[in-house]
Amino acid sequence: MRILASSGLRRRLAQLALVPVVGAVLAACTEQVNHNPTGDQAAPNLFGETANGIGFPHEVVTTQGIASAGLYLPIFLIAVFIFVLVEGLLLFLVLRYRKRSTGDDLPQQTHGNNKLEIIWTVVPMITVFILFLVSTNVLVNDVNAKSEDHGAVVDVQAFRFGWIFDYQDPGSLDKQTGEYQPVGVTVTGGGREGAPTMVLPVGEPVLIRLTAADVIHSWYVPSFFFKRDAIPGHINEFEITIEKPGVYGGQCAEFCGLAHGDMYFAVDARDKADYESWLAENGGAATGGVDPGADAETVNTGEDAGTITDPVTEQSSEEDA
Ligand SMILES: [Cu+2]
Repeated sequence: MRILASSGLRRRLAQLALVPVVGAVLAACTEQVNHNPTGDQAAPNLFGETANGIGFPHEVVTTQGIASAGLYLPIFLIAVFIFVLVEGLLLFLVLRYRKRSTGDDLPQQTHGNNKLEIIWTVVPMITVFILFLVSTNVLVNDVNAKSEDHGAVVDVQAFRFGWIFDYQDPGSLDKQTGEYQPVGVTVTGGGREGAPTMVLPVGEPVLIRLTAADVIHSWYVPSFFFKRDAIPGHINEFEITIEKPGVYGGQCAEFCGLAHGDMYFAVDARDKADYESWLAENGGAATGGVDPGADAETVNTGEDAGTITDPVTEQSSEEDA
């Protein structure tokens, strides 16, 4: 009797211990976390709610991101359907065929059912294959699609722990070498206070050519629903077409050192005219007529830009870059 009581007590205690764990997980999932100091607004999610409560993505503002995010709801609904079906059948069987107090007879014992085996192998295979086709289609035809003309071309270099945005002239493409001429505007900065801002035009495809100076980083803007690695010695090209003006926070999404958590940046998407006057104000010209020999104008957006210190080596990351 005592043994029974203590084992029941132990089970009850174990269940109680789960409560704070489950609570912490739920809290982490529901909390609206917005630590980005670069001005990311608490964007509404796909249901138009500002609380990012059930883990759905923020409102997405790029053409490419909207295509990706469009996959989210159908795939989620398929997962919900499968969950309800499997759990429902499981619960039904557990309850319907549970051991009753009357009678000790075993139920009818079944060994294998080829038809059933084939069905529950083929149906998931077809489901996964359809998901593969649908998402590959978005990846190839939307996310990785290449345009002929670009509203802006920006060479992005990630370094520990900041970013360099070097603006190129979209009209200056040398088709032989694939090279552009710089317009003479470079924005750089790093650290929490000195996070740089990438000003871009809305409504036009922007070409980003991404690389890294030292270790692998990742360029990530949640509102663009997009993340891509910055790899030393390799250029990752991608396009974004921002549909809505605004300031969108971004950050490095690949652990790159102790100050990785401070490696923020922002994208300031403006109307074309606004963008061009910003470029001109900073000494650049967007469409042709740029003297490639002109000295680059460096726009520092933070006081400590250029003096970002690696807490491990106590060296300025400028030396590494
Ligand atoms: Cu990082």
